[in-house]
Amino acid sequence: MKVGIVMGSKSDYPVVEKCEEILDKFGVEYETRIISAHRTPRTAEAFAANAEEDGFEVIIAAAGKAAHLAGVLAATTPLPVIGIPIKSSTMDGMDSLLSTVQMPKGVPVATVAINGAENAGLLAVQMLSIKYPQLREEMTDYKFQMAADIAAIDEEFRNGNK
Ligand code: RP5
Repeated sequence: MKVGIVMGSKSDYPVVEKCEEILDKFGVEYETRIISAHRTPRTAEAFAANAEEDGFEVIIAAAGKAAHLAGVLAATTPLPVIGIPIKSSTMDGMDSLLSTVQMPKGVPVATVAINGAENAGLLAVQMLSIKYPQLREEMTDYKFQMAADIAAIDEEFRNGNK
């Protein structure tokens, strides 16, 4: 199983690496590329056109400003594309969010929150878990652990550790 992570610029990496950390946690292989819908459009199209043949099963695309990367990849590949709108402009990421999420019908992009790299990784794991049952088990454990962590914090808080 392999996830393709594409970011529009190296400047997106401080956010994108949180997505890599999630995939590492679940033992999911990935390859991260810097490909821009605007600066290297031919590479973007070739990446999307070859993605399935290259062994990718899910694509995560992170971009900021006029963030067309996820949509451009989704236009060419039949694989599911998850978009991460990056906060990289004076518009606080709202520009990236709307550019990523407002896809025309026929070409969906599963868009996570602005800078929501962890959720992009988790969503990719959930998509893969349809095919790989061990990932479903690990995702179930992850949710139990998250709930247990919050319950422990709640307990401490109620005991006066504010
Ligand atoms: C977008 O423009 C990139 O995804 C990045 O978020 C933003 C700024 O890129 P740089 O000018 O830092 O390369 O295409």
